[in-house]
Amino acid sequence: MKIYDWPTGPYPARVRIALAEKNLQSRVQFVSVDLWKGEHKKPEFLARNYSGTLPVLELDDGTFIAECTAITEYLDALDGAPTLTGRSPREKGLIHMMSKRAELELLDAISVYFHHATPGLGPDVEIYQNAEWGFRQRDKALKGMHYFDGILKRQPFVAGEVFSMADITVIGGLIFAGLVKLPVPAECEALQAWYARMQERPSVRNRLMMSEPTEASDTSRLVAADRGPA
Ligand code: GTS
Repeated sequence: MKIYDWPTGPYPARVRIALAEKNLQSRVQFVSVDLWKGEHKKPEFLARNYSGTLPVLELDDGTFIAECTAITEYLDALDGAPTLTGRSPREKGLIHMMSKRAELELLDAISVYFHHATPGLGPDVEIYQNAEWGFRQRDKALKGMHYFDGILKRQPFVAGEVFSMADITVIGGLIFAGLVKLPVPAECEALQAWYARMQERPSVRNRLMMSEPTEASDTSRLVAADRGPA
Protein backbone atom coordinates (compact mmCIF):
# COMPACT_ATOMS: atom_id res chain seq x y z
CA MET A 1 0.00 0.00 0.00
CA LYS A 2 1.04 3.61 -0.51
CA ILE A 3 0.16 6.65 1.55
CA TYR A 4 0.38 10.04 -0.14
CA ASP A 5 0.95 12.56 2.62
CA TRP A 6 2.92 15.47 3.97
CA PRO A 7 4.85 14.29 7.02
CA THR A 8 4.05 17.15 9.41
CA GLY A 9 0.44 17.70 8.33
CA PRO A 10 -2.26 17.35 11.00
CA TYR A 11 -4.58 15.27 8.79
CA PRO A 12 -1.77 12.95 7.65
CA ALA A 13 -0.91 12.61 11.35
CA ARG A 14 -4.29 10.97 11.91
CA VAL A 15 -3.49 8.17 9.48
CA ARG A 16 0.08 7.81 10.71
CA ILE A 17 -1.21 7.39 14.26
CA ALA A 18 -3.80 4.84 13.10
CA LEU A 19 -1.11 2.91 11.17
CA ALA A 20 1.11 2.75 14.26
CA GLU A 21 -1.77 1.77 16.55
CA LYS A 22 -2.52 -1.11 14.16
CA ASN A 23 1.18 -1.91 13.71
CA LEU A 24 0.88 -1.61 9.95
CA GLN A 25 3.75 0.81 9.27
CA SER A 26 5.87 -1.81 7.52
CA ARG A 27 3.06 -2.47 5.00
CA VAL A 28 3.01 1.05 3.57
CA GLN A 29 5.31 3.16 1.50
CA PHE A 30 5.03 6.94 1.99
CA VAL A 31 4.91 9.27 -0.99
CA SER A 32 5.45 12.91 -0.09
CA VAL A 33 3.22 15.50 -1.80
CA ASP A 34 4.46 19.05 -1.25
CA LEU A 35 1.57 21.19 -0.04
CA TRP A 36 3.68 24.34 -0.03
CA LYS A 37 4.28 23.92 -3.75
CA GLY A 38 0.61 23.18 -4.35
CA GLU A 39 1.32 19.67 -5.68
CA HIS A 40 -2.01 18.53 -4.21
CA LYS A 41 -3.91 20.81 -6.59
CA LYS A 42 -2.19 19.50 -9.76
CA PRO A 43 -4.13 17.28 -12.19
CA GLU A 44 -1.96 14.20 -11.45
CA PHE A 45 -2.92 14.39 -7.80
CA LEU A 46 -6.56 15.34 -8.40
CA ALA A 47 -6.85 12.12 -10.39
CA ARG A 48 -6.09 10.28 -7.13
CA ASN A 49 -8.29 12.44 -4.92
CA TYR A 50 -10.90 14.73 -6.43
CA SER A 51 -10.86 16.90 -3.27
CA GLY A 52 -7.17 17.72 -3.65
CA THR A 53 -6.30 16.92 -0.04
CA LEU A 54 -3.94 14.63 1.84
CA PRO A 55 -3.67 11.90 2.92
CA VAL A 56 -4.69 9.35 0.30
CA LEU A 57 -4.25 5.60 0.60
CA GLU A 58 -3.51 3.60 -2.56
CA LEU A 59 -4.23 -0.10 -2.33
CA ASP A 60 -2.11 -2.66 -4.17
CA ASP A 61 -4.91 -3.09 -6.75
CA GLY A 62 -4.75 0.64 -7.58
CA THR A 63 -7.84 1.71 -5.60
CA PHE A 64 -7.56 5.13 -3.98
CA ILE A 65 -9.16 5.84 -0.61
CA ALA A 66 -9.21 9.44 0.58
CA GLU A 67 -10.59 11.00 3.79
CA CYS A 68 -8.92 10.19 7.11
CA THR A 69 -12.04 8.58 8.53
CA ALA A 70 -12.44 6.25 5.55
CA ILE A 71 -8.74 5.36 5.55
CA THR A 72 -8.80 4.66 9.28
CA GLU A 73 -11.89 2.48 8.92
CA TYR A 74 -10.19 0.52 6.14
CA LEU A 75 -6.96 0.02 8.12
CA ASP A 76 -8.84 -0.91 11.26
CA ALA A 77 -10.89 -3.56 9.46
CA LEU A 78 -7.89 -5.16 7.70
CA ASP A 79 -7.02 -7.62 10.46
CA GLY A 80 -10.63 -8.41 11.33
CA ALA A 81 -10.08 -7.09 14.87
CA PRO A 82 -11.08 -3.43 14.99
CA THR A 83 -9.59 -1.47 17.86
CA LEU A 84 -10.06 2.11 16.67
CA THR A 85 -13.52 2.27 15.13
CA GLY A 86 -15.58 0.23 17.59
CA ARG A 87 -16.59 -3.39 18.07
CA SER A 88 -20.26 -3.16 18.99
CA PRO A 89 -22.86 -1.13 17.06
CA ARG A 90 -23.04 1.24 20.06
CA GLU A 91 -19.27 1.80 20.11
CA LYS A 92 -19.17 2.27 16.35
CA GLY A 93 -21.96 4.85 16.47
CA LEU A 94 -20.41 6.83 19.31
CA ILE A 95 -16.91 6.80 17.82
CA HIS A 96 -18.14 7.90 14.41
CA MET A 97 -20.24 10.68 15.96
CA MET A 98 -17.43 12.01 18.15
CA SER A 99 -14.86 11.82 15.37
CA LYS A 100 -17.16 13.73 13.03
CA ARG A 101 -17.80 16.26 15.80
CA ALA A 102 -14.04 16.65 16.30
CA GLU A 103 -13.72 17.43 12.59
CA LEU A 104 -16.62 19.88 12.51
CA GLU A 105 -15.96 21.69 15.77
CA LEU A 106 -12.17 21.61 15.91
CA LEU A 107 -9.93 20.24 13.17
CA ASP A 108 -11.77 21.46 10.06
CA ALA A 109 -12.51 24.79 11.77
CA ILE A 110 -8.79 25.32 12.45
CA SER A 111 -8.01 24.33 8.89
CA VAL A 112 -10.41 27.00 7.58
CA TYR A 113 -8.81 29.54 9.93
CA PHE A 114 -5.36 28.60 8.61
CA HIS A 115 -6.35 28.79 4.95
CA HIS A 116 -8.50 31.93 5.20
CA ALA A 117 -7.25 34.15 8.01
CA THR A 118 -3.49 33.50 7.89
CA PRO A 119 -1.13 33.39 4.88
CA GLY A 120 -1.87 29.64 4.83
CA LEU A 121 0.15 27.86 2.16
CA GLY A 122 1.06 31.14 0.43
CA PRO A 123 -0.46 33.22 -2.36
CA ASP A 124 0.16 30.69 -5.14
CA VAL A 125 -1.90 28.01 -3.36
CA GLU A 126 -4.46 30.13 -1.46
CA ILE A 127 -6.25 31.56 -4.46
CA TYR A 128 -9.40 32.52 -2.53
CA GLN A 129 -9.36 33.74 1.07
CA ASN A 130 -12.15 35.09 3.27
CA ALA A 131 -10.59 36.32 6.52
CA GLU A 132 -13.91 36.98 8.25
CA TRP A 133 -14.94 33.36 7.69
CA GLY A 134 -11.53 32.23 8.89
CA PHE A 135 -11.76 34.16 12.16
CA ARG A 136 -15.28 32.85 12.79
CA GLN A 137 -13.94 29.32 12.39
CA ARG A 138 -11.08 30.08 14.79
CA ASP A 139 -13.68 31.14 17.39
CA LYS A 140 -15.67 27.98 16.65
CA ALA A 141 -12.55 25.90 17.28
CA LEU A 142 -11.96 27.61 20.64
CA LYS A 143 -15.55 26.79 21.57
CA GLY A 144 -14.91 23.24 20.40
CA MET A 145 -11.94 22.99 22.77
CA HIS A 146 -14.27 23.87 25.67
CA TYR A 147 -16.74 21.25 24.45
CA PHE A 148 -14.10 18.50 24.39
CA ASP A 149 -12.79 19.67 27.75
CA GLY A 150 -16.26 19.07 29.17
CA ILE A 151 -16.37 15.60 27.61
CA LEU A 152 -12.95 14.67 28.99
CA LYS A 153 -13.89 15.84 32.47
CA ARG A 154 -16.31 12.94 32.70
CA GLN A 155 -14.64 10.17 30.68
CA PRO A 156 -11.05 9.12 29.93
CA PHE A 157 -11.32 9.12 26.14
CA VAL A 158 -13.24 11.19 23.60
CA ALA A 159 -15.81 8.49 22.79
CA GLY A 160 -15.90 6.80 26.20
CA GLU A 161 -13.76 4.27 28.00
CA VAL A 162 -11.34 3.26 25.23
CA PHE A 163 -8.87 4.99 22.91
CA SER A 164 -10.38 5.32 19.43
CA MET A 165 -10.44 7.14 16.11
CA ALA A 166 -12.28 9.97 17.90
CA ASP A 167 -9.21 10.58 20.08
CA ILE A 168 -7.03 10.56 16.98
CA THR A 169 -9.22 13.22 15.35
CA VAL A 170 -9.02 15.50 18.39
CA ILE A 171 -5.24 14.92 18.46
CA GLY A 172 -5.16 16.07 14.80
CA GLY A 173 -7.07 19.17 15.87
CA LEU A 174 -4.61 20.00 18.64
CA ILE A 175 -1.63 19.37 16.35
CA PHE A 176 -3.14 21.91 13.93
CA ALA A 177 -3.86 24.27 16.85
CA GLY A 178 -0.15 24.08 17.76
CA LEU A 179 0.89 24.84 14.18
CA VAL A 180 -1.31 27.95 13.97
CA LYS A 181 -0.45 28.99 17.54
CA LEU A 182 -3.97 28.69 18.87
CA PRO A 183 -3.31 27.47 22.41
CA VAL A 184 -5.79 25.40 24.36
CA PRO A 185 -7.30 27.83 26.90
CA ALA A 186 -5.74 27.47 30.37
CA GLU A 187 -9.11 26.65 31.91
CA CYS A 188 -9.47 23.55 29.68
CA GLU A 189 -7.50 21.49 32.16
CA ALA A 190 -9.08 18.13 31.31
CA LEU A 191 -8.32 18.60 27.60
CA GLN A 192 -4.73 19.59 28.39
CA ALA A 193 -4.23 16.62 30.71
CA TRP A 194 -5.72 14.24 28.13
CA TYR A 195 -3.44 15.69 25.41
CA ALA A 196 -0.39 15.20 27.62
CA ARG A 197 -1.44 11.56 28.10
CA MET A 198 -1.99 11.12 24.35
CA GLN A 199 1.51 12.37 23.62
CA GLU A 200 2.92 9.54 25.70
CA ARG A 201 1.53 7.02 23.19
CA PRO A 202 4.31 5.82 20.86
CA SER A 203 1.93 6.16 17.88
CA VAL A 204 1.57 9.89 18.58
CA ARG A 205 5.14 10.53 19.71
CA ASN A 206 6.81 8.79 16.78
CA ARG A 207 4.48 9.81 13.97
CA LEU A 208 7.10 11.93 12.19
CA MET A 209 9.64 9.12 12.18
CA MET A 210 7.72 6.87 9.81
CA SER A 211 9.22 8.38 6.68
CA GLU A 212 12.09 10.67 5.84
CA PRO A 213 10.84 14.20 5.22
CA THR A 214 11.77 15.40 1.76
CA GLU A 215 11.81 19.16 2.40
CA ALA A 216 13.97 19.71 5.47
CA SER A 217 13.42 23.46 5.64
CA ASP A 218 9.62 23.42 5.52
CA THR A 219 9.46 20.47 7.89
CA SER A 220 11.64 22.09 10.52
CA ARG A 221 9.53 25.24 10.27
CA LEU A 222 6.36 23.30 10.94
CA VAL A 223 7.80 21.05 13.62
CA ALA A 224 9.18 24.07 15.49
CA ALA A 225 5.69 25.52 15.59
CA ASP A 226 4.09 22.24 16.67
CA ARG A 227 4.35 22.63 20.42
CA GLY A 228 0.82 21.62 21.23
CA PRO A 229 -1.18 23.51 23.81
CA ALA A 230 0.61 26.25 25.72
N1 GTS B 1 -11.60 15.83 4.98
C1 GTS B 1 -10.23 15.55 4.62
C2 GTS B 1 -9.72 14.34 5.40
O1 GTS B 1 -10.23 14.07 6.49
O2 GTS B 1 -8.84 13.60 4.92
C3 GTS B 1 -9.39 16.79 4.86
C4 GTS B 1 -7.94 16.57 4.51
C5 GTS B 1 -7.10 17.84 4.56
O3 GTS B 1 -7.61 18.96 4.66
N2 GTS B 1 -5.79 17.62 4.44
C6 GTS B 1 -4.84 18.72 4.46
C7 GTS B 1 -4.73 19.30 3.06
O4 GTS B 1 -4.66 18.57 2.11
C8 GTS B 1 -3.48 18.13 4.79
S1 GTS B 1 -2.63 18.97 6.12
O5 GTS B 1 -2.99 20.39 6.03
O6 GTS B 1 -3.08 18.38 7.37
O7 GTS B 1 -1.20 18.71 5.90
N3 GTS B 1 -4.66 20.63 3.00
C9 GTS B 1 -4.36 21.35 1.82
C10 GTS B 1 -5.44 22.21 1.30
O8 GTS B 1 -5.13 22.96 0.35
O9 GTS B 1 -6.58 22.14 1.81
